[in-house]
Amino acid sequence: MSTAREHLPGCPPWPDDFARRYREAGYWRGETFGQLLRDRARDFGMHLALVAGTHRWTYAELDARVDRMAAGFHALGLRARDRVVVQLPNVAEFYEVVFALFRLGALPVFALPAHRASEIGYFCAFTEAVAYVIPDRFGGFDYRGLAEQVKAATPTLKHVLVLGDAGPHTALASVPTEPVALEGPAPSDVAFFQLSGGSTGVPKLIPRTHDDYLYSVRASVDVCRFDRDTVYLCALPAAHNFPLSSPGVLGTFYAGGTAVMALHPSPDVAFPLIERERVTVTALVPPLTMVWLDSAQAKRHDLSSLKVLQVGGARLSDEAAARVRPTLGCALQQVFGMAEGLVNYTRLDDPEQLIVTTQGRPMSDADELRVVDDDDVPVAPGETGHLLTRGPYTIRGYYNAEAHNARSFTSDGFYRTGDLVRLTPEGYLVVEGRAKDQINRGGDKVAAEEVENHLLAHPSVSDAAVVAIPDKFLGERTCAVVIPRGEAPAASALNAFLRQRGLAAFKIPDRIEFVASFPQTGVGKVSKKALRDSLRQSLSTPSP
Ligand code: OOB
Repeated sequence: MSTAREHLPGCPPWPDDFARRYREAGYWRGETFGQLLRDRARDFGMHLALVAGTHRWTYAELDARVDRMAAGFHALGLRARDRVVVQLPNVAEFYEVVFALFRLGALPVFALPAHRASEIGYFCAFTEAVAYVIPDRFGGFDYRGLAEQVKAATPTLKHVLVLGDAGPHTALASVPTEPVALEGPAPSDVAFFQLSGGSTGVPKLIPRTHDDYLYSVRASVDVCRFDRDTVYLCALPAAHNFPLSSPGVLGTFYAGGTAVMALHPSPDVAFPLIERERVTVTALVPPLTMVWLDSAQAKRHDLSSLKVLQVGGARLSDEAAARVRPTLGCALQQVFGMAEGLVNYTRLDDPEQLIVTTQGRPMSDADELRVVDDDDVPVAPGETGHLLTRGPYTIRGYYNAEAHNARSFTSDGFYRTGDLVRLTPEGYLVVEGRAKDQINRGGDKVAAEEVENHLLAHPSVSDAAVVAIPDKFLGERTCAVVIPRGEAPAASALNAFLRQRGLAAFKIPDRIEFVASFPQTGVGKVSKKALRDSLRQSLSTPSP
C-alpha cells in the first residue's frame, strides 16, 4: 500500500512537513480501519464484538460479513473513492456496511437518522454520491419514499440499498457475495465524511483519513482505558463522532471489547440493556443525562456494571455533573469534542472537582491550542477567548469549501472552533460560550443561516433571524425572529412549510416571534446578541 497516492480532490491535506512529523512521532501508523478489523478477528475471533437486537456477532463473524458485503458492493459497481450516504440507525448492519466501504476504499457520508430531504438531497448532490443506504422504516418514518425523491433529483445516485423491506429499491440483504480480493485504500486516504454542526447555509463535510481518525481512536482508547473487558453501550446516533470514535464503538473494536447498540437512548431501552449485557461505559448528551439521573433514582434496574458515564456534545452544568456519581454510582467523564477533530476529556483519575467543573483537556500532547481575542491575539492566561486548534487529527479544511475554509482556518492551519473557552491553571478547558452562529440544542447543532434561508423562501417572510433562547432541559432552544411581509403568517404554518421543505425535525424552530425590525450592530448587520437579550427578557411567559 502506498502512502503517497494523490489526495482526494477538494480535501485539503496536512502540509508535508506536518504529515512527516506526525508519522515520525508515531501518531500516524499507516493503518486502515479495514485492516484493524481483520487484525482483531485474527487475535480474538471468538470474542463478542457486537450486540444489536437479536444479533450477537463475534469479531470473526463481523469480519466475514464485512468481506461479503464489500464483495457485494464491488459487484454492484462501487469503487474506491465513490461516496455513499449512509443513514442507518443503531443497528449491527451500520458497522457491516461502513467497514465494507472502508475495505473497498469507498467513502461513507455519515448522515443522521433525523435528516430529511433537504439535508440528504444536499449530501447526495454535493458529494455526487453513487449509493444511499437506509432502513425501510425507523422512528415512524418511511425512508424509502425519501430515497425515491432524492434519487429522482440526483443523477449520480445509482443505488438505494434498504435494510428490511426494499420496496422499489435494492434489499441490503441481497448484496453480500463470495469475498473477492480488494486493493483497499492507503492509510493517508480519506476514509469517510463526517458532518459539521456548522453555522452556514448548508452543512459542511469533514474529510477524515484512516491515519488521522485511527490515531484519535487509539489515543481515546488510551485515555479512557478501554480494553477487552469493555462493554460499550451506543445510545447516541451511531454516526455521530462521539459514539463513533470518542472512543465509541470504533474504540471498543480497537480494544477488542463488546459494543451494544440501543435503538433509542431512553432509560426504558437503555437500562435493561445495561443490566442484561453488563455494560461498563456509555456516552450521553446533557439532556439525556438529566433523564437518566431522574430514572435511575427509581432503581428498577441493576446499573452496577456501569463504571463510566461520558457526557459531551453540549455544556453540562456543574450541578448536573455533581449528581452523576452519587446517583448512578459511576464515574463521570466530560467530553468536549468536535467532528472536525480535537477531543478533550477529563481523565478517569482526575480530582472530582476538575471532572465536575471542566470539559477536560486535549487527548493528545500533539494537540496545539490557542485562546485568542477577536484579533487573533492570545488572551491573558485564564481569560475567556476564541479556541483555535491544530493537530494530528484536526482537519485542515472542509470538503470543496475554499472560501469558507479561508475563514474557518488561520493561515497557519489552526481550526477556528467558534467556541469561547478559558483555560484553568491545570490546563483544562471550560466552555464559556460560543461565537459561531449556531444553536446547540442539547447536543444537536442547528446552523442559524440554514434555517433562515429556508424561512426566507416563504412568501410572507421578509427577513428572518434564528437565535438561541435558554432552556432548562435542552440548555438552548431555537427561536426564529421573523419580519413578516404584510400580514404575519401563523407560526404553525411557517413550521409546516419548513417541514415540507424537508428540514430535519430538530432544526424546526421551537418558537417563532414576529417583529417589525431587527436591532442592528454598528455596521448595520442584525445584532443577534441584542435579539437574544431582548428575547430573554420578553420570554418569561411560556410558548402558546
Ligand atoms: C461533538 O461534535 P459536533 O461536531 O457535533 O459539535 C462540536 C461542537 C463544539 O465545537 C462545541 O460547540 C460543542 O459542540 N460541544 C460542547 C461540548 N462538546 C461539544 N460544548 C460544551 N461542552 C461540551 N462538553 O459534539 C462531539 C464530538 C466528539 C466528542 C464529543 C462531542
